[in-house]
Amino acid sequence: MTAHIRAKKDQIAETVLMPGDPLRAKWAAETFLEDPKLVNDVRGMLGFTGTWRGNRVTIHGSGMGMPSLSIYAHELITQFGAKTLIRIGSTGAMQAHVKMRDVILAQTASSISTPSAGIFREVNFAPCADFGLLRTAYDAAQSKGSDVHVGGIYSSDVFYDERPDLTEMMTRHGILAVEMEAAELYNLAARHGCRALAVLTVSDHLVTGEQLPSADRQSSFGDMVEIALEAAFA
Ligand code: GMP
Repeated sequence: MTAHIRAKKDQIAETVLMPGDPLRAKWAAETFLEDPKLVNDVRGMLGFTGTWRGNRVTIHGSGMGMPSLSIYAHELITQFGAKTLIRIGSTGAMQAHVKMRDVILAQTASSISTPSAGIFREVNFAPCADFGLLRTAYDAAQSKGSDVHVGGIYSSDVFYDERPDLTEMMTRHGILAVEMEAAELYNLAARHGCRALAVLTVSDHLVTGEQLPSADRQSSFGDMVEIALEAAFA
């Protein structure tokens, strides 16, 4: 039990999937896990533990933004022994060749700052995905027939961004998409010797202005859960 997770130590699995939205955690646990049990509901941040093909898995919300994710990921790793953490979430595409609903595997995550930035002081630490997870997720996405891209993403601190020049510069440097959590997840995983990956689907497009209808979001989300589970237990 920690300040933000009211579970007993053995109620959290070593493998944790982290969607931003707690209700997506509930939906994913009820849809994909056998015998899912609610293990946290502090502040409405839901976490469930069950099994998938005989493997224990926890699906726990992260909330939106790096400060929120950082609290949950830190406690899951340091207090509950999580070893593999996979963010599953939505993202805004920043390249014309990336289409709505495409899957993006974040090889690296750039940011202006992260909750961890202070400890690196003068160093620009490069947060990157675990290669083993990245490879197995890529194989899983391909075998599902998903259009999958691997590359750098941008973990932003703002959703309503007043800096179009930054977006333009990121796009010019080949950044595939923007979201708000992955860089800090990668920092924490690096610090604690864990494996981490962000599996994202394109829910909106910064170049074309498209937005995914909510019915489509559910099915894209389901694909990500399967890719993440297959990657974790490959
Ligand atoms: O709606 C915001 C949430 O969805 C955050 O948790 C982000 O990770 C993610 N997200 C999806 N699309 C976008 C986007 O276009 N911009 C930003 N900043 N976050 C996005």
